[in-house]
Amino acid sequence: MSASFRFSHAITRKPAPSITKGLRAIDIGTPDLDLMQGHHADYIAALRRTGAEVIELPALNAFPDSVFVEDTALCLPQGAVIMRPGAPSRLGEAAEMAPHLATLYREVRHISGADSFIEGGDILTTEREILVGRSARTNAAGVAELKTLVADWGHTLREVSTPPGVLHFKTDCSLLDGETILSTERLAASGCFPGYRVIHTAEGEDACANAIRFNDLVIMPAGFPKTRDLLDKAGFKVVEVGNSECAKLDGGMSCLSLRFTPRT
Ligand code: CIR
Repeated sequence: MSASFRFSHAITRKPAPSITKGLRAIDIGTPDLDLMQGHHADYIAALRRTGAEVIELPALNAFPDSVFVEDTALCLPQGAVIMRPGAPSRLGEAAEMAPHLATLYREVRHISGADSFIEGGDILTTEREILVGRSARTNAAGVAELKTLVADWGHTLREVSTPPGVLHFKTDCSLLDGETILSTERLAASGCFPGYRVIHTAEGEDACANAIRFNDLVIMPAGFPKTRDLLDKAGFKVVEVGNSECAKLDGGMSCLSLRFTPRT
C-alpha cells in the first residue's frame, strides 16, 4: 500500500513566455524563462529517473501560471477530478487539462458548482485520507463538493486550514511516505497531522516544505541544506532541483506535476 507516493505517470506543462505575468503574493522579481526552463528540464529528468512515464504538455501562453499543473486536478487511482481554481485567471487551465486526463482514466469527474473553488495545491493525499486546506483559493463549497465526488471511490476527506498568508496547504507540507509528513512548524502547530510522524523543516527553511515523494525519490528545491540533511539522515533518497524562478511566483515542487497511476 503506497498509492499515495508510487506512481506510473506524471503530467507536466512547459512554462510559457507569459510566465513573467504569473501571479505572486509579493513581487520579488520577474522570473527568467530560460532559467526556469532549465530547472523544469531537471525536474522532469528526476521524475523519469524513477522509471515513470512523463507526459510533457505544450506551453499555454494564454495562461501565465499554467506550468503549475497540479492546481488543475486531483488524480486518484480510481479516477481524476478536475478542479475549479479560485484564481480567476487560472479557471480556464482546468478545462485545458481535462481532455488529457480523459485519455488516461476511465472516469473523470468535475468540480462544477458556480460557488465552488478548489485548487490542487491545497490537497494532500495520504495513504489513509485526503487532507484539504481551506485557503484564499479553496472554499467550503469546493471542499464539500470534492468530498461528495470521491466518497464512492472509498476516500475519506478531512478539511483542515492553510495558515493565513500562505498560498496553499502544500506550500507548507509534503508527504514523505505512508506515515511521514514534512511540514513547517507553523502548519504542524495547527494540529492537522494527528497520528502521522512529522519532520519539521529546519529553522529558516520553511520555503522548502513543498517537496514531493515520487517513487523512490524525494525531490526538493535546491538551497536548503539543513532540511536536506534531516531528510538524508531519516533515510530518504533526496534529489535537489533549482526552484528560484518558480519561487518568485510562489510555486514549488508539487505544483509542477500531476502524479498518478491511472486505472483504465
Ligand atoms: C499561483 O499563484 O497560482 C501561482 N503563481 C503559483 C501556484 C503554485 N501552485 C501550487 O502550489 N500548487
